[in-house]
Amino acid sequence: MIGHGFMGAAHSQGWRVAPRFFDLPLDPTMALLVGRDASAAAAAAERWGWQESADDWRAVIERDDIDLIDIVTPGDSHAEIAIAALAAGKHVLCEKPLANTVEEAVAMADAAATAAERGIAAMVGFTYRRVPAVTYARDLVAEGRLGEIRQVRAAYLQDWLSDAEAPLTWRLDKDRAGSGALGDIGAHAVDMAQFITGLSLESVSGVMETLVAERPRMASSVGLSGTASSERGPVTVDDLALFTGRFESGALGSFEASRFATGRKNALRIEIAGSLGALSFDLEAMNELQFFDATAPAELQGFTRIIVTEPGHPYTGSWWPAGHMLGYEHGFSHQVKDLVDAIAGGTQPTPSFADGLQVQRVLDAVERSSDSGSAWTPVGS
Ligand code: SOE
Repeated sequence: MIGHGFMGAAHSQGWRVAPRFFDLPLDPTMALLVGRDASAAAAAAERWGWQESADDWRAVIERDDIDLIDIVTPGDSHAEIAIAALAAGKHVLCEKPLANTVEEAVAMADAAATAAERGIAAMVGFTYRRVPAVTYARDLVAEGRLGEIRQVRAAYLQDWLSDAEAPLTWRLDKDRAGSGALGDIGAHAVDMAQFITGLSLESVSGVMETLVAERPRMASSVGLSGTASSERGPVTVDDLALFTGRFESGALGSFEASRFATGRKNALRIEIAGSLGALSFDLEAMNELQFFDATAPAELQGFTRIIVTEPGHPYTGSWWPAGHMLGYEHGFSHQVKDLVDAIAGGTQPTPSFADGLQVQRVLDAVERSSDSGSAWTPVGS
């Protein structure tokens, strides 16, 4: 695993726990953790259960005893590491968004396609696809329970920047993060909408805004944010992105990505309306899926609150008895399970780098639309 911040902790949990709850066809070993600072990497390896640590990822991908590289660094190093790892014959799991630009994402998708010919797997970490309620929502749509999809409302709402004195983390630096709320959390909303509906966005009209242009520089990092120093610096990414999108089928969607949604901590919400029914999900109540069956007698109609923890629901049968609730970290175990299954079965895991590239094209079209005064902008391919 390369990197050891918040996502490093989450991925470590996935690698550590998945083999204990799922019967995996291969037995992953948490071999080595890489970080730029050797002593910080050693401490993280010790804490999260990796056998060794190192400070040079290039030397690591040359090692014969490493089969898979898990990239949990900021976006500015995804392309270089992933392309080198795939060329060295390693399977790759790469955090979202796939890259900081469409150009980088194209190069990564090309590298993955070439590597796939040699049986090498590449997957991008849109982990929320593997929250059981989200996977189940996708299943209901695929079974036709919603009929024709007509409208999607998706929002990813956080509030950790509402405080104008919250310091400048790497997530507020365009060179490192690529974009702000749009790429960091809007990417999840886009992927989730496309995943559940099975439909791709074809064009978008958007507006993006940096609401607080200057913040204290970081003294030290704590969680997503950190402590402030007395020096100030510019915020170079968007704080808030709003856009509408047209799907390939003609369905319309509205999207919000905000780190200024005061009171909303991690509300990834989606509501999908179809000719036969509707679905509603909120990550802040992640074990629940609301389903409306428009084919039921009118007198009985209403949103049903499904607790998605039954043994027959996706992934849940391997955990606790029904109703015993799963959390944020379980998606990372599900990601490991699906990736290891794909590698053992000789198939390509999803979401693929091509899927990650398509999301990147949507993000890029939103930025171009915002720059052009919200003109409708094709996503392209
Ligand atoms: C921060 O906004 C963040 O950690 C994102 O980077 C993750 O992708 C999201 O899952 C939770 O919020």
